[in-house]
Amino acid sequence: MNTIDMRSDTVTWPTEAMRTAMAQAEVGDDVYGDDPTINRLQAMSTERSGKAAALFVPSGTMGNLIAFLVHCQRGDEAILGDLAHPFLYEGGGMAALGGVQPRTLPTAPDGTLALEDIQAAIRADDPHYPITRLIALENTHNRRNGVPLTKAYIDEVGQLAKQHDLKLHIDGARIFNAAVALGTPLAELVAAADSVTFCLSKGLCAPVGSLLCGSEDFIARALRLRKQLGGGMRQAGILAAAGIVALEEMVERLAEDHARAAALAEGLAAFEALSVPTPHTNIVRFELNPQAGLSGEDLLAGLAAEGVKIGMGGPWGFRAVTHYWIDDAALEQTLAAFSKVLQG
Ligand code: TLP
Repeated sequence: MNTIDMRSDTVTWPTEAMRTAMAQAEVGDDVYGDDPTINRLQAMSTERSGKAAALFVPSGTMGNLIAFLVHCQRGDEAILGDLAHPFLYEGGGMAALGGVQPRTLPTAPDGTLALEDIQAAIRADDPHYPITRLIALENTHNRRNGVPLTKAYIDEVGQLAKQHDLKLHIDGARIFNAAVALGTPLAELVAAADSVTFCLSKGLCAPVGSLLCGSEDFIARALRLRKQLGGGMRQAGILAAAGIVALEEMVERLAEDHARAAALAEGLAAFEALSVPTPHTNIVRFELNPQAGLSGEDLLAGLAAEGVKIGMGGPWGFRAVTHYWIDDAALEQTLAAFSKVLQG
């Protein structure tokens, strides 16, 4: 990368191995189910997730939207956190396209929703109310500093969902970061969920694509919705080929990104102007002290002038995300840039 880009792990380029695999991919028309590379990626995802079936979709947003639309009918209610990606950053798709009403609950600093809050939010059978149909969790939790949700917690929510005949969906855009950080295999981590999406195009470096996993019946319905939404692609094995490399080669190494995130946070915490909570995976969120003598925009512009890009949310809040293309030298350069901008 020409600049050090830590705005997100979505900025990652495909690796050389991915580019080679893409160039050589065997392809077919996936709308006919004829693309052998897509079929292989879906089979691998089925195995990894422990679900009966999987579907390749163009984005995490589409994967989540399809899950909401399969699980819920118009007017139904979905329980999710007030900081959940599908609530904050997916264009209100569940409401706009599915007529699904989001019922948001406070998100704890550890990314969880309190079980009592979920229990209390489940609607009684009364024609005044919408029908509660779904609980959605996010793992790792983007807005909560990349914190992973444990299997124990997910199992508890799953149990509650079952007791009330609700479905459980996991937005697992970065679930492999969670699996690696917790040392829990994906299938175990999501065993209690009815559906899960995971992204290939974040820390795993594939250029495009996510997988939606669930039961055979769920995926059959998801396939119809993917077509309705225009997400049926043709020779998309070119993309899936990179996804296969992502699953085979890029998962275990996420631990390196987590270690670099910890090192970055430690380096940043040395600056008095910054408050830096300890990161859990590859997302480092921190705040600029309003008394520091420069604005958030000043910090962003100063860093950009030094070739470092990070994300900003709110006047004083920032996010830096480590990934495959951020090596130790890039970290050093980043800390030197902060030093120059904050200390002159
Ligand atoms: N998140 C993006 C932005 O949209 C904020 C990022 O840079 O982190 N779930 C979660 C938890 C996500 O973080 C994202 C992307 C998605 C879903 C959506 O994935 P895509 O971008 O593939 O639609």
